[in-house]
Amino acid sequence: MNDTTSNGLDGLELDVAIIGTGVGGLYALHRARNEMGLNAQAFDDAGGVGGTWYWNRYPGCRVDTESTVYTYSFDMDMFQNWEWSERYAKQSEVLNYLNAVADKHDLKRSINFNTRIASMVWSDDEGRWTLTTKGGDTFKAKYVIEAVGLLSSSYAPQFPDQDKFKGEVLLASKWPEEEPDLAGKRVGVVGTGSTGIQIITALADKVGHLHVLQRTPQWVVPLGIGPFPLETREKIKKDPVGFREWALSTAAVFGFDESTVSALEVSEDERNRVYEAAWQKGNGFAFMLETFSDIPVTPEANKTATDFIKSKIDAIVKDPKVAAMLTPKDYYAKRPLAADNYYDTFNRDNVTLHDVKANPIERFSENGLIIGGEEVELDVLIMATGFDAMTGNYLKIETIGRDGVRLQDEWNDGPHAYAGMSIAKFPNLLMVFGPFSPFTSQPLVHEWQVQFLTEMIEKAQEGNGLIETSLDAQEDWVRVCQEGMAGTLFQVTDSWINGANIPGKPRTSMWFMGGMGGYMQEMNAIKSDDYRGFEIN
Ligand code: N01
Repeated sequence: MNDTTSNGLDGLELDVAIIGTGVGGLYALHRARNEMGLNAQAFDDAGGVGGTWYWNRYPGCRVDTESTVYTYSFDMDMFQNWEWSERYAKQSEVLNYLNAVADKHDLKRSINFNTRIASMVWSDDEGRWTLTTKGGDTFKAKYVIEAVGLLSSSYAPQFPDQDKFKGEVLLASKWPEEEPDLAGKRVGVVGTGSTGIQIITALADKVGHLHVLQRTPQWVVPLGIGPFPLETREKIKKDPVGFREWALSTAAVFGFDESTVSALEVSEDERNRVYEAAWQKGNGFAFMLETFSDIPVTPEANKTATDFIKSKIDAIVKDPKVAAMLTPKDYYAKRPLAADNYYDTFNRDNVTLHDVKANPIERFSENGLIIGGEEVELDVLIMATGFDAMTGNYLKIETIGRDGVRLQDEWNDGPHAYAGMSIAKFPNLLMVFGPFSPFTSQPLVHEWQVQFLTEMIEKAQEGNGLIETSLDAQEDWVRVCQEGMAGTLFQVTDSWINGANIPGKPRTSMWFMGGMGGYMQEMNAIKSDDYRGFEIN
């Protein structure tokens, strides 16, 4: 459907409007409609549920956190009995799972797909938000829950003269539903983040020639793709509640316990033994967090990890010049990357690595790209250039709160929010995994936040129906988060984590760094203190 056509929503009156039907939005709809009996409706730009898993269908796309924690727990039966086939589920399997959840709980009848919310305006007099779709329909809701995705607002830099290019340009994060035929073709990939490395390793043996257009190399460790481990399945089946509690008790909720041992307090032999075991086991997050406790915070500890990965690059990559190009110069402190056989891929005759920092991409030509003055002939160019993370999708919706305050102005110097869930001056607007949420994996944390914020709605419904956020509480939360982030190497290493990937975006912290345990403790204390920082009446 063309998104400028009406969606037949004019005049609708809702208790709760939910924006987005990915992991957070689907559960919010289930809570609000099925469990709380509210008149709730969800809206999604996409043609189906799944959020990021609806759009990202590129070759090789799969979760790179363990499938065990990529699942809801509200439906204990599904949590206990859903049989993921692989340790890291493929995109198709995740999408299938999210559709199964939506179907089981009959959610789709309350979702308007192909519907983009363009603006929202709060009225104090009415105690309602007025939402307008891109198609021009206008409707009202007492509460809005934005579940718009951390990494869903695509970033795609434009290179000049694209109209001259006779080949095809594909955006990884908006991959066509009909799989493009890349067999035997000359394919270029711009970007070597999580998306790029999955595409590169998936396509290298399928295309004619693969040109990897790398601006900044990143530290990559093996993922360890394989069948879902039987012992984990047994553990979940035996004690699903215990498994969930344990997963949430870890700092980053990735399905393993973080190390408490400093990389600097053990001998070099012991360190290398630990790193080697982690390398063999796979999983980028485990390599960073399960091995030693101080890799993301102490430069010297970080260097022990990068020295180890560098030794692997040098041992695997046959051409020393290519090995040098693949070796990062910065800390191992971006979102960690993992893919099997990544470095081996560059030993293939049909793979060429280009350094597009030294020789920038200048423009398209009819037959490909001009890079450093030379033409690289391509049939297809894949852009794996990332996302305007965290704030991107909120800022795409023109959002006007109390007294005409615009979200776009309030966040001009970076986001301001309380507890990752609400914003001062924007009553009854709640977010799932919004700015200053815990720095963790997502599904179980989305679920936890949805539970928390829908309980606030329940409480507000007993009174005048208003949920507000204190500006002082918000600014305190932001300060604590920024102080927490300032103590890490994530803050000083350019990536989407701090906004450095988007030209012109304010570089800022957007995370609560106290771990999920710390977050739950803080939020439970807030709740016991009559929802301190929120004003619910
Ligand atoms: O994006 P990124 P991503 N010219 O920002 C390059 C999640 N995710 O989509 O580093 C040339 O990491 C840019 O280069 P540089 C996951 O959380 C999860 O890969 O800025 N290159 C970089 O190499 C992940 O962290 C999964 O110099 C340009 C790349 O594009 C997050 O999404 C899978 C450029 C962008 O890397 C984002 O990952 C995929 C230009 N003009 C993604 N502009 C799972 O497995 C940008 N680049 C769950």
